[in-house]
Amino acid sequence: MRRWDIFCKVVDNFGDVGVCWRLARQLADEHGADVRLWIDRLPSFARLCPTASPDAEAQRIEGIEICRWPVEFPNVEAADVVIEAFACQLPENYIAAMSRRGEAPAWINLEYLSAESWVEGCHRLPSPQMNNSLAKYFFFPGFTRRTGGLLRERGLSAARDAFGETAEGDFWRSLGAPARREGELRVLLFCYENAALPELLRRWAEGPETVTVFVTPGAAADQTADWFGEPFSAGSILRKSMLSAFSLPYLPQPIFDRLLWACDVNFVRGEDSFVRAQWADRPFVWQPYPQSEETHLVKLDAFLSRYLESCEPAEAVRQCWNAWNGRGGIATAWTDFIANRAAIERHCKDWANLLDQTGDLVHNLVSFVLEIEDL
Ligand code: TRH
Repeated sequence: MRRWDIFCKVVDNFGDVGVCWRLARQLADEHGADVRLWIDRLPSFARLCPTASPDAEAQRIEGIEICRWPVEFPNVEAADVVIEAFACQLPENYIAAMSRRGEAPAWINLEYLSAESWVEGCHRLPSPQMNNSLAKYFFFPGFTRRTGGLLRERGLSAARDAFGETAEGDFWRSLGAPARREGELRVLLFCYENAALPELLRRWAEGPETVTVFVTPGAAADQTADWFGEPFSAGSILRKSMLSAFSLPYLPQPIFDRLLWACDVNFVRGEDSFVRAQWADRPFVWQPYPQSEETHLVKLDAFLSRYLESCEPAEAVRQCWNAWNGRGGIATAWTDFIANRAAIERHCKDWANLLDQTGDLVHNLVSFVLEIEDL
């Protein structure tokens, strides 16, 4: 059985650890890998995996060994495959342990997701090392066959399809949320601080649809509370005319995934929720992780041009996504988006089918490791 070490530094938020945790589980579940996951900030991990202890040095969860990545890194044996997630810089003594192995480990820098075209040219390239003779390779997730694809576990579509109306009713009850009303639109709101949100909340309150927005903790809940001018603790509901806002607690990752299936429209952000929204087959709106010099808008445009290539209501989607990211008025853009909901939903299914043809990231990664081991 191959041993894998995955190194994860939590830069901020939950995306880095969210991706690494999915990767670890899929490697173990579908490829029989023996995985050790090193995380520098365990409390962030414990938010999305509540069975985890936020301060244990080592713990075993779902077949994965989770280790705290301390500042003084212990002297351990290097694994057969080493994943440096998002260029997080491995500890010096661990690199030394890699060099000491008889057979060099496959060393891979798993990069951030982007739809930009340069990604295809850099995927699988070696990255020459200055201080050692080890080879390190770039592995880029992405949306085309010439990239590493996206994380998608084997049973995902079947689980999503089996999540029908009954399961949905039980799901809302389990969250303590009210049952769906006839004709109501349920929207998930997971975003960074967003200047367009007050206008969108006003638009929802003024109708004509009955909207319940499920608001995630952090920036989305804080801004929603400010807009209502009322406290908004987890489990509470605020109402204004046609709009109800339900405040969510931080949910375990598998429950968060179901939330994407249960809502009619998903506002997502960053990397991991953005990918999961694409597997949910529901209309979604993305806020990329804000970066200096507006690099995130380059990422937004790159994705939109791929995603909307064969989308019939392309303009309605583009305008809504642009407005959500500071380019235009969200109220009108939302009206157009929601008027085209059925067509957008059809497009989302086609898009997910198209993405499926790139093969899932873990499968592609395992094949790549076999290739470099043969070099
Ligand atoms: O938390 P994020 O903003 O993470 C970001 C991005 O990954 C960004 O690219 C990166 O540079 C930055 O972190 C450091 O958004 P993202 O990527 O969607 O990750 C959120 C994770 O949290 C995802 O795995 C889903 C999970 N989650 C839960 O498990 N429960 C919850 O209740 C919520 C709201 C999220």
